[in-house]
Amino acid sequence: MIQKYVYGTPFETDAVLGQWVPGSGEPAFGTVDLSEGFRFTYSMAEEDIVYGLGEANRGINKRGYRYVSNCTDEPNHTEEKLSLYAAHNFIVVAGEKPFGLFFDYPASLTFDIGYTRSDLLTVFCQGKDLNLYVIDGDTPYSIVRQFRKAIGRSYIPPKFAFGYGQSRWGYRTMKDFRGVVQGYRANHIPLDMVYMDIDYMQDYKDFTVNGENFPDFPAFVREMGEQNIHLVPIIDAGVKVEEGYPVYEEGVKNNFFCKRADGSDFVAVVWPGRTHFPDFLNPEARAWFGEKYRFLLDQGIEGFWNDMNEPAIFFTPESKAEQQQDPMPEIGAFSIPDVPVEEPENMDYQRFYHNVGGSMIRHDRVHNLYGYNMTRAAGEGFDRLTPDRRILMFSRASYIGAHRYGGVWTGDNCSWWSHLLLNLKMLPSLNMCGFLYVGADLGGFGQNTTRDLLLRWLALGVFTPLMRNHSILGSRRQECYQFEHPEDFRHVIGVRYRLLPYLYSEYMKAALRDEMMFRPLAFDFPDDPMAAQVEDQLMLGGEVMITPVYTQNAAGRYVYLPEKMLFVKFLPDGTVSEEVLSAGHHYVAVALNEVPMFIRKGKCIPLAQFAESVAEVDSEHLTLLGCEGAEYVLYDDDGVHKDYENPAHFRTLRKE
Ligand code: MIG
Repeated sequence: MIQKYVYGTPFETDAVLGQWVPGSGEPAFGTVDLSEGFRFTYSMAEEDIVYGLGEANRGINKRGYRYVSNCTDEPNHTEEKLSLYAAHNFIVVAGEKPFGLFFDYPASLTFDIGYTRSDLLTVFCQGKDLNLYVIDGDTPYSIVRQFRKAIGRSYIPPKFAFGYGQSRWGYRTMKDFRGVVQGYRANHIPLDMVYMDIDYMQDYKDFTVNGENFPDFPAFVREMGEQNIHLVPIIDAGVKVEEGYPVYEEGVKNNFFCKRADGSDFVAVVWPGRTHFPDFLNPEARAWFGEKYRFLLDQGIEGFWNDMNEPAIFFTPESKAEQQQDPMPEIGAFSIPDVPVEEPENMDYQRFYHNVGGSMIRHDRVHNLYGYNMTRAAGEGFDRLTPDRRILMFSRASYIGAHRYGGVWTGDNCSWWSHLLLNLKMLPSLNMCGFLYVGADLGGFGQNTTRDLLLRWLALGVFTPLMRNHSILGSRRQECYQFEHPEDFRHVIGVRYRLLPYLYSEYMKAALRDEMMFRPLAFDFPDDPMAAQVEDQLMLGGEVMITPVYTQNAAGRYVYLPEKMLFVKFLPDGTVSEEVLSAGHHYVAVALNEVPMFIRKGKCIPLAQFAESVAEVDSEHLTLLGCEGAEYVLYDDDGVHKDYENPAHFRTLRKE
């Protein structure tokens, strides 16, 4: 059961769909204090676990730390960070009587989950206007499913988006892109997508293509398409201020940009130099911006990634002037503060306004909705521009609600082993919040990767819906063919294509049924106290458990099995090893060029032959891996159209 509690006059975020009759009095769990802002308090039992917060730092169990929902361009995800790119305000307290909480509040909100006092959960913000949804259910998973139903069906990408993609900040010319494709194809390492970072544009202007580097862009898109490669360009939030640039001129003319208090268009400096920010909270501006994607759709593009939409700001004329007035203190003037350092407020977010139904709302009061509504602009635009066809879309910043319009990548991680594990930990939390099409920059974005880190990370990435290798300008080259023994990469990425029918099927089931594709072990084994402890393995779909190796120089890892399972390893010679392991703890050996996973008792999964692109995967001739006599219900469709409900998409396979 879901109870809605309304405090003050909340800003309508459209995160939750449908009408809910508000409850009165105190929420069924915890207490609310409105004397200073809003403060929710719940006294946790010692064994309570707190799940959720989507794209957030630290563990699957969020207990013991603080998290601030405040979409931030944070390129350094070290352990102390309180805010990353997203604001996903949903948690489940799993204890004696589990319950879920969604704080539908568009500005900065703090979750203190046993940080200040180990037994207290407090959630607080400055404002007093918000909707609180309290969800009651028998199990954490039943609570998640109710929440997912309330926030609406998750975004479904085209099937090609389940292939593997290569990205790198710095690809500029057709030669660069052709080189990447050639590197993969020549080494027979599968590839479906190459992402175009900001350098494909003319002067970093959205919805332009550099004419010198791409004299005939549609022809180039076709040339790539003939090799089963989809180009996926980036779109940034800020629109360059430049006379004669139509996007700029239309935005100014129609008042589609965010304004300063005095009514002038707000200026922020980002990649293109001076920019204006489209007012994505204004439905007309949203419709206008969504329409702009047509420029690239018309040239054959079928997918995009939305960046810098926290929004990220390098500086503004105002902040620059302030900095100049406030020089760095002399050495010696620094003192060590005796209170914990809070992340500084971004004053620029107080300098611009959105037009919401005719009233001007200061950005910081609705900050966490900006990236969400950029993605929504795109998604709503695609629904009008290509009503029958799916378009790939994923975003950096997000809020719950954005999950209906696109996926997310988890932003600028680093080539660190710890970030491989952080990638795994975020997956179930993201799924709880509706984000199913998710993935991290495989190999790590910042810093220099290593061959072993990339291979291990890919062996997790083979399971994530968004499987993309991406790295920062100036870092060590990270394309798989740059390393010795490219056949190891061919094999590991090849496993993704062998699993593609299964992964696509499980994704679609999760989306159509409001389920989680990735779950903490405790969701499937609620009576096993040991399962609740596991932070480095996940249940995937209805059949699989994943256990990637995430330690440098490790030749394998310890795993915990809540029940007897089949240990499966995809070996470099293309064969699959199978071994039944009993419930309990085991050490399993996993070489750098192997992909490990487990299949649950009594289950089987379909397996295709190796292929170099999604289009080449033969989903008619599948073999089954797992338990004899087991059945698997496969979902499959053309991966392009939207007739998801057609029962013909389901067929039952049986392992003889
Ligand atoms: O200020 O477009 O997270 O994936 O390569 C950096 C350049 C802007 C940040 C994105 C990253 C992308 C980069 N962008």
